[in-house]
Amino acid sequence: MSADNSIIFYDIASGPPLRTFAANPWKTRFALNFKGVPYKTEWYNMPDITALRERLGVPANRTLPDGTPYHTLPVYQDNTKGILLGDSFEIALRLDEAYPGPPSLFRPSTIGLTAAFNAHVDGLFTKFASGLCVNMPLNPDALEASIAIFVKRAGLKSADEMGLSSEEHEKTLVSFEAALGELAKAYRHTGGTTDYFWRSGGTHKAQSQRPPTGREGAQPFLDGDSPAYSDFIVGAWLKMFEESTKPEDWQRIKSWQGGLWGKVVEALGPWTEIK
Ligand SMILES: N[C@@H](CCC(=O)N[C@@H](CS)C(=O)NCC(=O)O)C(=O)O
Repeated sequence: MSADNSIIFYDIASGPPLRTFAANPWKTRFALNFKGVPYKTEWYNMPDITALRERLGVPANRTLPDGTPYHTLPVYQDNTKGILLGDSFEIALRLDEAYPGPPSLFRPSTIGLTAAFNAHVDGLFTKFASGLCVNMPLNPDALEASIAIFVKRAGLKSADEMGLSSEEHEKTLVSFEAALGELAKAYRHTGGTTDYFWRSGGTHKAQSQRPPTGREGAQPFLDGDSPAYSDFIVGAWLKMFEESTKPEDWQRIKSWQGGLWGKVVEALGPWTEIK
């Protein structure tokens, strides 16, 4: 594939150095890098996303509770193939079509399952993001306007009302660990039904179960030795938490479940290039 500027990936601008931090753009960046597509990133500040999508003619794919359109990134534009898409999952599907594998993002007959997994993982992490992602590296040039968007969306009077007390913060981390413990079961290839794998204690029956020989440790990929799109879905959220939580919180998160989440982020390292 020749490198030119005809494929554009629109991502949310951070402060310098420009880097991806939001989860859904991370899914697309992982997917593009994995497929080896020669793209160029164009960065937009959060308050400018609506105008960008309107200019490109990409309708919003999310809706706020009051019914107003909620414009988001990523957007993917391939001028050579006439593709213009504004949803990370649709982009991943289209990439496998436009650039038939290998490598493929989707294993055979797993599109529906992966879509359901995507919704599940989005729901899991979203529940904890507003309380824990307090260090988002938003572009300082657009900081005030970006915070105003969050405040309005949350129905608050001011940014002072955002944030958790230290007690709420600790409780949030404890329930996040439990939620990720549930997800960790999927990495063990054991049927994924017991708490044994991530928490000591529990019922005798649960404790007496053991992973099959040779599969005692969690692997960083969900299925096999190489990633599929599902791995990038989880990895995208982990990258967002790595970049946007307090450093001491990220140190805790990545150590949970025997250090699984740190290992997942590390294993996805080859596909994190910012182009
Ligand atoms: N279903 C969309 C969701 C995209 C989405 O929610 N993007 C977030 C970043 S993770 C966004 O652009 N937020 C802008 C904002 O909050 O104003 C997708 O998968 O692309």
